[in-house]
Amino acid sequence: MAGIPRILTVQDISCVGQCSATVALPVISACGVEACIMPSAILSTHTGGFHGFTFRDLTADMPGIERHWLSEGIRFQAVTSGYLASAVQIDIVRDLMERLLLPGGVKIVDPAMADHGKLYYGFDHAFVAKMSELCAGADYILPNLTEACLLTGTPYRQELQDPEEIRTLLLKLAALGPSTVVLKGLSSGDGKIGNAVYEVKNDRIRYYFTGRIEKNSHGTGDCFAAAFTGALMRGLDAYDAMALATDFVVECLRQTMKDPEHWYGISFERALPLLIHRLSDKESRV
Ligand code: PXL
Repeated sequence: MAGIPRILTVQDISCVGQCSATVALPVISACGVEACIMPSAILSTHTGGFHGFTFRDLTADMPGIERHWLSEGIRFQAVTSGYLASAVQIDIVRDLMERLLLPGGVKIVDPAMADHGKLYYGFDHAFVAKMSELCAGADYILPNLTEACLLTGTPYRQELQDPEEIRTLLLKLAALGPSTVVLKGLSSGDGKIGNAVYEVKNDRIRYYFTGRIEKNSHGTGDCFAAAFTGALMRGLDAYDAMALATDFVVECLRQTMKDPEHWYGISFERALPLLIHRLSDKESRV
């Protein structure tokens, strides 16, 4: 049996809220991939709806954690970034991606900073500009429609769905510098929702649409990023990894809808078997 790929995810720990690291660790594990974490911050909850949350910025701890790993010879097949707590952390992540990746390792950037047309609490346009620098050096970027608009200076419209407009947006995102763009949160003309993959090397856009779920939930993007990363590390190509991550998120939303009281996060736990089954016969990318 091939070894298990080991990946690093850099993002916050929201202790309660079913997002960021508390989603990434179980989801990546369910994909059969070893998940290591460098926390960017520790919050009592996420910032999207709770009041009075605590927030400890861990910028000062990150260089020491990296130095220890370097001295131990610890390296990763992929480094992914999610919610980062400050612009300074973006420089730290850019540099650690260079030093901690194995040869041929993959850089995945989820520019987690906005949704539904709005920046998350605490972010500003200077952060967006800095995030575009991190996207420039990535192999894969995973923006949602709001983040894509912010990163490209495109006015946001929820119903932005015309294929020509989407193509323009994808080309602008690709012009930032990544090799592959995965654009999330698209709507099709016939009432479906889905995502798109644009590969710069062959100038190809591929869409995956599925039935609309009338539910938005916090942590959806984090679930997607974790499942996409895990699937990619199990040897799926970008399109197949995106399609599997999309199916997983839809199943998570279905599970979340079963409990209308569950307002703060995504009930991903009962959707994990989908990943385990769909990846069970795949070789790993090591
Ligand atoms: O899911 C993105 C996310 C991650 N971490 C924190 C957040 C959010 C979204 O609001 O607040 C702390």
